[in-house]
Amino acid sequence: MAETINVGLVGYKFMGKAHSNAYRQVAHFFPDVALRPVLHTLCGRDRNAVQQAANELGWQEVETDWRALIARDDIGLIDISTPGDSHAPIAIAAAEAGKHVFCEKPLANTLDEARQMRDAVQRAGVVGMVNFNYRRVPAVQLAKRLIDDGRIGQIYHWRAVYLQDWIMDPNFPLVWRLQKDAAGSGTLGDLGAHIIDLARLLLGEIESVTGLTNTFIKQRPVLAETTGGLAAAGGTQMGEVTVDDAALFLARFSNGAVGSFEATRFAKGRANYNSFEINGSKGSIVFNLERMNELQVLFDDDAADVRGFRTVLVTDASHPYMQAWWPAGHIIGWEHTFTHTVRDLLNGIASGTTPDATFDDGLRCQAVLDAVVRSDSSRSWVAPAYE
Ligand code: SOE
Repeated sequence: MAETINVGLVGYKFMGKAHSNAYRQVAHFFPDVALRPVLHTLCGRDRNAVQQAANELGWQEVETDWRALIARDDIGLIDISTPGDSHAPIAIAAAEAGKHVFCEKPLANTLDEARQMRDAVQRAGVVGMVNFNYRRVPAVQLAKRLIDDGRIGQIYHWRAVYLQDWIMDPNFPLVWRLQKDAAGSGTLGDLGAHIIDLARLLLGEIESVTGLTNTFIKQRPVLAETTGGLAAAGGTQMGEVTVDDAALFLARFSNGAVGSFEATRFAKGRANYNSFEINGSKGSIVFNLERMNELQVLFDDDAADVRGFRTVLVTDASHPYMQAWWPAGHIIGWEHTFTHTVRDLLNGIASGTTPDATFDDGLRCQAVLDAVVRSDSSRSWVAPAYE
């Protein structure tokens, strides 16, 4: 039986729920995982709400102050599933306390914070991993293998969109994701970060960008903080939206490819449409998260009479992670990408190696986000400040 590691999770809403599920599932489906996670302590500011979440999600204890959580010597891994403004203080304190750190994306709200976080985990010699979970979709892993094996030749184009539509109602309230102080940015950092990370995974570094951001709805109803959540403030008090609703940018890659990126929460009818297309000299690849078990491929060396896009169902046991689940064709879902990520995190901690996406990956993604914002204001091409 593998050794265990006690996890302290800060945040218990959407991402906290997805992370809790991954910790619960990982050792059942990957029995060879080198460390078995114990859902030890769940941390949140509101004691009643976090206790209820702990009961529902299977956590043993609760804390209401992340500093107290980090001070405990019975916690080995700190998982940060909070809004972006708390990523840096929690991660830096955790690393300095010798805890491994698993942080939701994007790594930080600013490039400077991301650099401090990366330096902190490197100084402490602890594992620091960012939850860019789409790296561990088997179909994305197949895309990477096809590219790395040269199956589509020289890469010319990267074309990616990440489209949602959950805030198009003007009455949707001013939640934290719509406030720059809390979230750092809007769709750019929330959704754009994912397609930037996938671009870096599949094509390599981005040399320069030129972009724009836009906020379609500039004022929204303010919510009053209530115990355990938010409720509409009395009357129609309105507040300023201080982040982007949409972000579009072009990129030049170091490998000579060119790229287009679009992230928005105003694509009516698109629920979670994260899709990329890669065109090479010998073929093309298309991925769509809403059909995440499939990869569309086209190879020049197919016989002419059958040459065209074909759909590969990426569920055979030969594909990464798939041997843990079900027989071919019994498809997996969004939540499985978190279990894959946690499995590699735990194996990394056990072996003393940091799996990708490392905090340096997170920093490089943040540098691209920062460059898009600077490009938007300067209306010029900008090189990410990686150093
Ligand atoms: C909301 O936009 C969100 O939950 C993102 O924050 C996640 O990173 C993405 O995977 C799904 O959509």
